[in-house]
Amino acid sequence: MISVLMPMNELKEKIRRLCTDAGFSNARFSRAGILKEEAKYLRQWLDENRHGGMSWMDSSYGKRTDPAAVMSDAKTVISLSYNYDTPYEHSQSQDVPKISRYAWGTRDYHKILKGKLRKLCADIERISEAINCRYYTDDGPVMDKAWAVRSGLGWMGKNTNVIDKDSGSFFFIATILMNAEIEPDRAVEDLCRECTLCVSACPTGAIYDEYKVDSNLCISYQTIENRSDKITEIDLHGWIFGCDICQDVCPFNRPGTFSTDEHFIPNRLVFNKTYDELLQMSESGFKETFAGTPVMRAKYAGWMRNLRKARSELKR
Ligand code: B12
Ligand code: SF4
Ligand code: SF4
Repeated sequence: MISVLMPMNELKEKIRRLCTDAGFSNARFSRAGILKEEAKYLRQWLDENRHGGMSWMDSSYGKRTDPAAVMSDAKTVISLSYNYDTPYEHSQSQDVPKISRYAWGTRDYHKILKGKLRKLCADIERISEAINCRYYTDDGPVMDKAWAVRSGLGWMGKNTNVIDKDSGSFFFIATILMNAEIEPDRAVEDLCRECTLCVSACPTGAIYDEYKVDSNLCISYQTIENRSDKITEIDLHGWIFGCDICQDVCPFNRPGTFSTDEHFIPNRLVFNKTYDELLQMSESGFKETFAGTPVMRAKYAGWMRNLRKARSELKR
């Protein structure tokens, strides 16, 4: 056991304040340990090949389900939320293809959050020499959502996004593993109850059961992660990078809680542009426009593949 010369509650409040001062909307704590129940669900999901071509999800199974395999002396997991919603809306014109909200801006959220997390962890470690932290956001072998749910940052929605009752689900999750012990927070109630709006709104049937998404059928997976030349499994329904449908219909995503981070304000070079305008973009134009943004993950070939497919589905 490491010794931090400060009462546990005082340490918790101090860390929580550092997290909100760093720009995170909320910070909640869990006791590090094996994710037994969640591991069962993950195993079944992998065995049924619901992860499509994301083989890294399977190869990191051991680490994902046990924080000690990532940081041997991990005692506490800190779950943080970072809001990315803005007051802008998707165009209703069928000539305008859709990019998901998280990718509208001018900077990749991994870069924004990693910069903040680096500084935040240095500040936490400065409280005592005995404290060590490791941080991730999307990019690590940790189950960001499972920890967020355990800590009460939100509950797991039937669309498999973590939802906060006041601010909805348009937030990223960051996860910090820490070797100091902190009193854990409690999980919150699942408020989905009888609602199934997301399940019926998903146009491809990707939410094959409540709380379960098949990546192979998910527009987000196909437009961002699928590396093949053609998408044969599903129609894109006007989406060319990610998909927001199952979150846009969620009653907890009421407009009002917007990000104060200007990096998420839509990039005027691409926001609400038509297929014709976007299809004219050359590879160098693509790189210039999207350098440092999440859209680069699709690469030019994937971007053009998505645009052409979504356009070919239009009924004229
Ligand atoms: C793989 C992945 C994907 C895949 C698979 C999606 C998925 N549902 O897992 C694809 C590419 C499709 C994807 C898409 C998106 N993603 Co993604 N993705 C991830 C990643 C890397 C791992 C998630 C994971 O562990 N999946 C494995 C499966 C088994 O987990 P699960 O679906 O959560 O399953 C749990 C529940 O279903 C539950 N469960 C199972 N059965 C039952 C039954 C009952 C009764 C109950 C109550 C629960 C329950 O237990 C399971 C284990 O906890 C995380 C980052 C990370 N490192 O964690 C980001 C992450 C989940 N993605 C994120 C985002 C933003 C998205 C998109 C919204 C992007 C977009 N706009 O296009 C979409 C949303 C699509 C959707 N409806 O889920 C955010 C979510 C933030 C939030 N508020 O929840 C994360 C956390 C990244 C981050 N750090 O911010 N993603
Ligand atoms: S992101 Fe789109 S395709 Fe994927 S589950 Fe949600 S609504 Fe369905
Ligand atoms: S739309 Fe309804 S069922 Fe789906 S996540 Fe939101 S509240 Fe839950």
